[in-house]
Amino acid sequence: MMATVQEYLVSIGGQWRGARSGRTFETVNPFTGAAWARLPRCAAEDVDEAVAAARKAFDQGPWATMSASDRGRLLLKLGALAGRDAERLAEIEVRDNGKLYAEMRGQMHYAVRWWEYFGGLADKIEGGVLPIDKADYFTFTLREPLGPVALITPWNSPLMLATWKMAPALAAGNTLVWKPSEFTSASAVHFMRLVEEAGFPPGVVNLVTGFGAEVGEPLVAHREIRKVAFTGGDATGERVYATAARGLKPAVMELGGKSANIVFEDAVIDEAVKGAVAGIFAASGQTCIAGSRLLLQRSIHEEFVKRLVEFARQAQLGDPMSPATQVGPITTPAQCAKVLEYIAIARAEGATIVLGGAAATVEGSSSTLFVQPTIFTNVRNDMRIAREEVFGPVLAIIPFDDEADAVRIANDSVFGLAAGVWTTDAKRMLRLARQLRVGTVWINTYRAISFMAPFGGQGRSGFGRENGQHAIEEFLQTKSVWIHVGNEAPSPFAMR
Ligand code: TXE
Repeated sequence: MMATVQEYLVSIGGQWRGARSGRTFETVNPFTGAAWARLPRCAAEDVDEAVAAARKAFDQGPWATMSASDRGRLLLKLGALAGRDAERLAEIEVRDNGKLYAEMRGQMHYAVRWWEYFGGLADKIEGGVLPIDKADYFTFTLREPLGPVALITPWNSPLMLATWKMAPALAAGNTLVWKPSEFTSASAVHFMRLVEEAGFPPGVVNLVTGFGAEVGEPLVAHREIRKVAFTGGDATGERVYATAARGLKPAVMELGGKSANIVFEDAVIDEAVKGAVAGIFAASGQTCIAGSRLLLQRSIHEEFVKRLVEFARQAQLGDPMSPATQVGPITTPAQCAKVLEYIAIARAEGATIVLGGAAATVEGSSSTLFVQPTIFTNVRNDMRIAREEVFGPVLAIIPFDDEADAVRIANDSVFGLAAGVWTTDAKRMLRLARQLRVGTVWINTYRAISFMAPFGGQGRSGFGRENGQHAIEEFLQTKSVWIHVGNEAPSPFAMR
């Protein structure tokens, strides 16, 4: 039976339409291998219209004069609609990226809290009156939005990561043009319908779909774009940042990682085993916060590896829509090839496979995108498998001697997104919280995220922070206003 391919349009300035060129592209369901959605293949001319619509909405529309409280109410309404449609949105995400329905459903319901949090923050953006050091001046600050901003989002948690950007950007009063990943754009189209239903004025949120070079690049380069918020790989991030730099645009960059999950001999081992699995096999390892380097204290190394392998071996590969499935397919053929290539690289580097190490087949599916949960021991931190982001279910285990050794190995990385620490020693928890050069430290847990907790990286994991009150700061600028209240005009030839 031929699967039907659904046709989607983009929304620019409140108008639903295709690309001006009429070109389209398809997205594929990684579990079935079938193309199921066709989307506009936008290009620079579509970007021009989208940015013009965002500029107009920012300058002239009802958005520009709307009170902050009303703006916040619109965000709350959008959140309620996103909650209403959470199951539908999750199902679309799974069809595009193959991640577990249970996980995507959870994400979609949880994303509502971002709209509530930032909707609530919208009318709490306050400037201040300065106790200025000049007697005849009254001086205050205004906290203002930036203008049209560009959001560029990846395929692994498409709507969740878009929400992290969109909610604070809109709460602050900006308008935006959003380019989702070419692999997962259908959920963005559905989300735009909710934006419309919530009653956002035309042009406040605009969607362009298509490829990085054809639509992402001209969007970032567009002279009217005032900031770029990006999540993706570090190499693409570097290119995007270079393009933004040419226009002197600020950016917030959430990039990849090679996060260390560190287990000390005093840890509660059963919990740490589950933490190690959560760090790398959840989402088939396709998460920027994957704990892809497992650092094990030598004294527990052998026993821990045995228990970890026993546990991970039982992971159920299968249909991501099925509640019994624990590991779904890799999202794209290119990503799958990359994961298998890294497995070959690690073998050639001399690492030892203790679990998996090959592509997998799943009963009832013709998908060629499954990879066995894979664990390497005898990894040295200077091997490529320990230094580069794989973005797949591949774990590199590195032994360490003592706390100083663990910190040294963990910090010896170009990345700095997150780290996990498993210990029962309270002093050690606090020491490591300080010493690890990362944006998030999880102690006796892994992959915990909240709309309240700032999230971001150091080094090649990027800069800027999403979530929490820091996130709204990324989309605001400060203006100083000086009012002369004295009766005499000062000398025009001296600085006032
Ligand atoms: O994402 P890209 P890809 C890592 C992971 C993966 C690698 C590449 O290791 O193997 O990145 O994945 C848009 N100007 N992560 O290629 O290229 C692109 O269309 C403007 C980590 O799928 O980073 C998409 O919308 N935009 C990660 C977005 O950038 C451009 C999530 C991200 O694409 C562009 C995903 C350009 N020149 C992959 N080129 C994480 N940190 O969560 C591409 N894009």
